[in-house]
Amino acid sequence: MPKNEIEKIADDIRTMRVRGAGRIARAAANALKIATAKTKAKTAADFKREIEHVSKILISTRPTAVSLPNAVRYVTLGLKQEHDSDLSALKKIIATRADEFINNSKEAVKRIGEIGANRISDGDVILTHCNSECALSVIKTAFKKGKQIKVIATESRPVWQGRLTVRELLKEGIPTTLIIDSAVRHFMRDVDEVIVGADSISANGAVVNKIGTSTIALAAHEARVLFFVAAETYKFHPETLVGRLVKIEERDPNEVVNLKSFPELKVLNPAFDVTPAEYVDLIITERGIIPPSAAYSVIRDIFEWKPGDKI
Ligand code: RUB
Repeated sequence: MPKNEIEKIADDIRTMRVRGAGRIARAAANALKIATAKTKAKTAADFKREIEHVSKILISTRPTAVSLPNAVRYVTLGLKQEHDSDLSALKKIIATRADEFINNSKEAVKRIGEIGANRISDGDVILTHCNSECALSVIKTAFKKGKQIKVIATESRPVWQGRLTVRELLKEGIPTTLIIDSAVRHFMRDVDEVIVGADSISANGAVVNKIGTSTIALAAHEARVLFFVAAETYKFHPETLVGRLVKIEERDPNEVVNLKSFPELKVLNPAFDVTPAEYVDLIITERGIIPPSAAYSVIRDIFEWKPGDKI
């Protein structure tokens, strides 16, 4: 068991050195490939147990982004279906499916950019929150197609992912303004559309994304500003079909304030919130643009998943 490498990847995800739902999904797929390359298992049964153990470690790192268990499930599905294969065949299945997931994921981000860019008009002002590869793919692709857009990016406290976003946008030459999270409603009148990513999308079309997203959606709704979500189909949450709620990750209070200075203080630090479907105008996926009400069909049709299956 290549403990150190797998634990390092798991730790990178937990501590957010690797962050963003798509990136953590690809990191998990890659970890399974590494575990396969380095395994010392002598039998198929031992190998299956080892992969199951590694899967559990990876899935436990961050609880909200369903891209993580969906990636693990995609990579290990072949293994569960194969009852007679020998060890080398099983190893090949994992390595192939891990590569497949990673390539499909990168392609999906590009495709989302192309599809989403069609919904951006020349001269638009776009507001984005946190740091989403998918949302930025739409923005960058629209700009590359010659649309003269401007972006307003939120800081996204307490972890400041907005700083990653503005750096990325400025590198592309896109005019960008940074605002504090609480200034969103103040500037909403200048915005043509909001574009954010997603960590999970539930069967009823509710979108789970960085804390603050639902407040932005509310302000957009009030100002009649379009609210777009850019997300690959592996961000849809199969278990919400059978009533499971998406777990919201509660992170270390010290991200918000140094608790040593406030020993009596209670601090709550949820990393994500839930935006109800009624505030979402459309979801841009690699398979096309869908209304949030189509989330149920995406989960039913796209996933090789049946109610009762565990992920
Ligand atoms: C990141 C976040 C992003 C989604 C989608 O949160 O909320 O909007 O993960 O990102 P964190 P992407 O920084 O806590 O991981 O489109 O890159 O998958």
